[in-house]
Amino acid sequence: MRTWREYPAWLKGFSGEVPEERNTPEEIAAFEAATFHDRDKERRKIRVQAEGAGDAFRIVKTGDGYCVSGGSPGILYGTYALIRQLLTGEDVREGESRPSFSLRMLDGWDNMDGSVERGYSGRSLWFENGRFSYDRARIRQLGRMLASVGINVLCINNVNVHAPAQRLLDDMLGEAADFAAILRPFGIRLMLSVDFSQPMESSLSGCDPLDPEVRSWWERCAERVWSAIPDLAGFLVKADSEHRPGPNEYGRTHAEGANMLADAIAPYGGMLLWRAFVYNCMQDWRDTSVDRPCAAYEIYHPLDGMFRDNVILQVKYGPYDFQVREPVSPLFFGMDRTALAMELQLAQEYTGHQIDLFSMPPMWRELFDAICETHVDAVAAVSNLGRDANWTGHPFAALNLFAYGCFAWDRDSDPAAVIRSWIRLTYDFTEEEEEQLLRVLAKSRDVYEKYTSPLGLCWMVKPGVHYGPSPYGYEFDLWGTYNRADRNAVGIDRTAQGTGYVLQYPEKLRSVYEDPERCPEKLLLFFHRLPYSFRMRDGRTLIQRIYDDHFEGYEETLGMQRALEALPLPENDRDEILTRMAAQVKNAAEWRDVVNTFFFRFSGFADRDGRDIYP
Ligand code: GCV
Repeated sequence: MRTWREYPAWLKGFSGEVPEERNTPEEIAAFEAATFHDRDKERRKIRVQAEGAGDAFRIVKTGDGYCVSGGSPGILYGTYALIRQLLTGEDVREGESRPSFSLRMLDGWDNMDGSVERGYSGRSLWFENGRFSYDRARIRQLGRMLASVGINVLCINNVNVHAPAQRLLDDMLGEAADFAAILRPFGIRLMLSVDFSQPMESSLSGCDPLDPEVRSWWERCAERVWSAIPDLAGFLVKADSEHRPGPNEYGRTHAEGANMLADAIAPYGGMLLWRAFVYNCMQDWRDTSVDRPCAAYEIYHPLDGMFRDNVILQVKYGPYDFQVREPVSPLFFGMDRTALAMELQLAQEYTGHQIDLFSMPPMWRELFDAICETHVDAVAAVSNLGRDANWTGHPFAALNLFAYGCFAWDRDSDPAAVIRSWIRLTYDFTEEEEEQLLRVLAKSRDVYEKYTSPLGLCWMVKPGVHYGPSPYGYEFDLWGTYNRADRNAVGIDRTAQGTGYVLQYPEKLRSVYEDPERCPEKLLLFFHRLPYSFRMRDGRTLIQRIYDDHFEGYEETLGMQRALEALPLPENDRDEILTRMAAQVKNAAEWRDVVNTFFFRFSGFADRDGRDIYP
């Protein structure tokens, strides 16, 4: 059985482990710099110079190498950035660098029983049997991995706070503090998910945020928590969402709920990350007047400007839930006076479970481009890590974690450049092999999109598990996730004449989305209800485009399989990768046939090319 030490993620060029006695960002930076020098054929020297505090760093060329200066932990980020550039042979970017976002958080959906909600790479790295349980050396290596791409906050417990995670604020605080101490030298601070109704676990009968007793309960809690972990980054809260408790139960707004918690933690510099993933999860599918994507904007836009300064509203990138393709959430344009975090999901819940390939950088490029004229203040991403020896289940899924760090540091990152760096830091390939893998990874999202849910329709996955096709699986359910396909048309009209969702966008986007002739074709069925005979811009009918995409998606999956088989993948990755690739091929065939048959049965339109569709 191989161990995590044999899977260096993207750290192959770095020495085995950082010795225990290196216990500050400065000491770790100096260690990495010295070991780089020892191993470097050109014997390039890296001088590290610590200056105060902060994330920024500066790289300057010297006679025999480079000098990195920066605050703590900036010095560490600078050293890693430089070593990455040297190892990949990129041009060294001299001068100052500072991050696009000061909060760059990884969210673990880890439960204390050791399971991980939507986890596809084994059990929790730090919880088991209702308590902390971890390999200290591995957690240090985790710290190094995260620091090497500038991630600076780790939320260790699931936003769905299941017992006994409430004890993290109480009798397990000491263990949480020990865990925080392992990651601190790597510049990583902890965040804790808290349960809004936690005061009721002790003596209180309710948790009305305006009740003075509730406020003082949280104040006492904050005092206790921050005296154990003085650099705790803050609390993350999922409230009034998917049956979690929240202020609405007491007739209070989300601003009132969030501000009460924010006030309690403000004296310690704590941040309150309040999730905006709120919608009616008990919808009657017959009721077409309710449209789930409208929910978050309707709730939060009227509250803009009412949140305390230490509240950050954490908004999933799209209005639904981490689908393969969604428009960017309109909240990013409607909360001028509220700090916002964009929430991404590295765990491939709807995007192939870390079995199917789905490299995220091209998607993130689109998202950040879409909001380039508005503000986002922080980023968070649901972790894809677990106890599997290779950390991420599929070895290539490590790319998404690496790339997340790169985009969190520099929101203008170029997807291809990021993918190329990761390949070079992970494998020893020739230029041609590298290009081959780059091509596979760069197009993997498009391929996955083609054989799964068409043109922004969303939610054709098997309910609950979210892997594999089930076009009508969510159709008569409570979750607000409908495609409303019938024999004439498919999709939901979200224009002003329909649910009005499109009105939540600023004019510039609204005018594009509301017009089926101008709407990006890949989002067509997100915004419009269209007949199968609708003419796409290239003259094909909508139904033909759906068929073509599904056939092409499958063929392209086979192409990716051939490309990977031809690569000299290292022995410890090869089986894992090719076994998963074979499962992906099966999955793509299943999706193709189920989705094509579904639409054929409804529409009665034959495939122009007479390919196999099952009547
Ligand atoms: C943590 C979706 C997922 C849930 C997740 C939820 C959330 O509904 O399926 O597993 O719960 O999103 O983001 O809170």
